Amino acid sequence: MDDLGDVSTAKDDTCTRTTYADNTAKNILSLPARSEAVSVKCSATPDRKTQVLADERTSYDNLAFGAAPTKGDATKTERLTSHNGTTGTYQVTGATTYDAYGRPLTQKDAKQIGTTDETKTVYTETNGLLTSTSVYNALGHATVTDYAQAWGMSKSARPTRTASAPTSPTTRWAA
Ligand SMILES: [Ca+2]
Repeated sequence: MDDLGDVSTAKDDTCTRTTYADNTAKNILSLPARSEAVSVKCSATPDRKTQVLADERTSYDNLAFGAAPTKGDATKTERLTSHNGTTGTYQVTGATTYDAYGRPLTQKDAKQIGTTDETKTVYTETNGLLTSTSVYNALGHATVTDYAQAWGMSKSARPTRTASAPTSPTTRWAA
């Protein structure tokens, strides 16, 4: 998408392109794979050494960037930190794992990548219905959200309460 700004000069032109991670066989057609903004109009070829304003990309289902997603769980996000004109260098800005239902289990932000720190979510079900979620931060402190059982999966929640983790959160679910 072009933004030409002042049409009398090319100096303020930008182009933002969003590409999608499609899997037509699974009817996955709307997941963003990459958003790149460059400081030239879209019909021009950017010099990626100097003309990339932003480049953020998402990988799905623990597959490499660009692979067709199989479920559509966003497992890794990255941003371009430098480009030598041929190859870009990306920094991992986020990593997420999911359960079989596609619910996030663990999340790492850019600072937590490569460390053991992460945010963990534990889902508690009663008779097959979600009754609470406990989100543990890197310190093991939990924010618990209770759901009214009669409402089942309703997003309407009681006010959240905070509590310390009664046990190490890593023991709360099977690997
Ligand atoms: Ca312009």
